[in-house]
Amino acid sequence: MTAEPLADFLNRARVRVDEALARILPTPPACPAIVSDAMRYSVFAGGKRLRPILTLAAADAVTRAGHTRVGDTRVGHRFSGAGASADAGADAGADPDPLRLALPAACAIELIHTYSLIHDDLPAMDDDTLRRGRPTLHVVYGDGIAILAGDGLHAEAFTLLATAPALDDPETLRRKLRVLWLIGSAAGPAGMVGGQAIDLQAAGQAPGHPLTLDADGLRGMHARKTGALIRASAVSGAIMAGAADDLVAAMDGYATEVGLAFQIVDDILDVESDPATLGKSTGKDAAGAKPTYPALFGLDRSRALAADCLERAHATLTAAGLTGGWLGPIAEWVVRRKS
Ligand code: GRG
Repeated sequence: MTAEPLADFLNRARVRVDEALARILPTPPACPAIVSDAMRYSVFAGGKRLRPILTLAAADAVTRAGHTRVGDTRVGHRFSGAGASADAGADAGADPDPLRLALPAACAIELIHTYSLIHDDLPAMDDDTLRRGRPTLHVVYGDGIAILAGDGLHAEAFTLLATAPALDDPETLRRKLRVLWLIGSAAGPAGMVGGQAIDLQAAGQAPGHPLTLDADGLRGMHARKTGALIRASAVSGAIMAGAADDLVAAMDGYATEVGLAFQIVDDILDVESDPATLGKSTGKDAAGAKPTYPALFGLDRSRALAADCLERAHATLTAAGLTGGWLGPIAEWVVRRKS
């Protein structure tokens, strides 16, 4: 177990990700000011940064466990700016900071997550007016610019994955390609897009009869809609840090449990919390008669199911020898969070 409290790691990771995101996002004259402003409005609206935190924590955990394969020496591109180098040390030899290799993937996933929230809030989808404690992007900029800002973030994510870290040794290129494939699959029709489509069908917002989801159907929808990107977050951190295949598989198992717990808690908070605490509308699931864990199982059983996920997440970390970092405390945070 690390001596650093979780809150300190979360703050450190958030600062690092935010500094990198600020460098990455294009500004005029590279892109029109309105697109730049709209993308930044949503990216810097105060999200928890759970996904990039998972990426960095996963990279840290496999490095601590000493199961990495090949050492890497330097990182370039836009990640060589002040924020990245300041806490990376000046040593040009063996990289003292394994998180640097995972930082581009962490940022790319946050860009994709933010794009998905912007599109989800549109009138054609969930039609919401509050997100991250602010009016949603389309309320401020209109539907057209909101769609384009989401598209822009999505494209920037893959540009970033292709170009950073700017190392051309075969091992780094192999990891980058694997992570590109992983994140593309998680965000696409087999993952998040597919899950959102099932959600629309279940809500009666797609052609044909509304889908009725039983417990397996609900779990399957969430595994795609939110679970896939959460899994990709942790797994890409492990891959970029050079984890051996057995450790990558363990990371996937851990993150699958965290992803399901995240969604169960999200459903519970939609019932129990309020917009001021959550920064988004509440009570929408019940109002829309959406299939949720509390609707299917009740609140008490839903809490027990989330606790089961947490137990399995810890067991996976223990079996893989990954208990030395922040992954365990992060799983606890996901289950006990209030926002
Ligand atoms: C539009 C292709 C497309 C997909 C949208 C993820 C998603 C699919 C929609 C989000 C709708 C939603 C509120 C789902 C519940 C779980 C969730 C993703 C909550 C928001 O994630 P947090 O809590 O948000 O990590 P912050 O703002 O903290 O980043």
